[in-house]
Amino acid sequence: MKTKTLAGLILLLFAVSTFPVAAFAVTPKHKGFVALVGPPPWAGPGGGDETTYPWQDNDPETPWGIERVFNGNYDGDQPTTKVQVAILDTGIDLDHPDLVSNIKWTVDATGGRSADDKNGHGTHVAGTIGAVRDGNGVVGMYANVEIYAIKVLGNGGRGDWSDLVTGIYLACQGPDGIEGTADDADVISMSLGASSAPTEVHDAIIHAYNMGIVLVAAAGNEGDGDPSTEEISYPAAYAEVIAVGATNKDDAVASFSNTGSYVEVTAPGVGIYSTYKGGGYDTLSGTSMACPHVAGLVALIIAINGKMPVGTFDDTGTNTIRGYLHSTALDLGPSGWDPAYGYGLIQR
Ligand SMILES: [Ca+2]
Ligand SMILES: [Ca+2]
Ligand SMILES: [Ca+2]
Ligand SMILES: [Ca+2]
Repeated sequence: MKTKTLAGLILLLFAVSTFPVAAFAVTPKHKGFVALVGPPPWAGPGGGDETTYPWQDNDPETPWGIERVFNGNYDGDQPTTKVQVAILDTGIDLDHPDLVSNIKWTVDATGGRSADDKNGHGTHVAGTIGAVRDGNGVVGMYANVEIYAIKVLGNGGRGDWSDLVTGIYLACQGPDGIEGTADDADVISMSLGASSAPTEVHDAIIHAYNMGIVLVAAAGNEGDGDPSTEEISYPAAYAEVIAVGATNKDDAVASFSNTGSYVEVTAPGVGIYSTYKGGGYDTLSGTSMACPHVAGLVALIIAINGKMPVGTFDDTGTNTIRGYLHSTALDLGPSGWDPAYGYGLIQR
């Protein structure tokens, strides 16, 4: 029997207030809720949106968010270098035909026996990072990535902080169980969060950061549409973590996207089509959907350029991962860094 030592819970971050929302009460102490959304008004890789955008590549396998990041230049930019991305989520549909060949390790940090995804959220995140190029379904940001499916959230999309801590340390070790070897995760993707977290979570984050692992997290979906007010979510708000806000097809920050001093970059997160549980596909919105665009881009940058220092929030040179993201981002909104877009919309 596993002992839960850390109080609290973590939530997955997909939701938009304009779509049907089902709220579930949890322990009053934590005031958390999980929001479930129906498909947005447009679905499918192109979104069913008839507007022509200059970044479209008209490839039915490429979801709009990936077209936006690559500006129509997806193919020819997919190396085969091994880069490992740990997806800390509800698990992944382990036999999904668009993912199975890229899933290299699965582990259930919640104390269960399988990282197979019964929720769909983790499978959706995985598709945006690394669905395969096979002419069917969707492609991910880096179609040759090696995915670690680390289940830290329960099937209802809620989790215990102690399981996230376990998941982070597992990612640091990789499948061989030893830190400092080639199979350690290069990137940790976390589409989850809550407004406060125990110090053990930050300790684990700092440990992974000091190993040179790039940590990426969803900025949170509590945004009020006002860039001048700050909404906090952890682990995104930790200094070691890249916090990702969500944009739509018109490059506008989604109203639900958290804003604040910790927002580092934005990525597509409204009406995102990707893999889903049961071998399926679905369209979801949230900073949960923006986060994996960044995690996948970081994997691609590492695949092309080799390992670089993670860097800091303030970096603007291309000699660190974070500086690379900042300096190549499309600056939107107020000139320079701002609390809604961060350094801007990520670009390949
Ligand atoms: Ca595919
Ligand atoms: Ca290892
Ligand atoms: Ca705000
Ligand atoms: Ca700006």
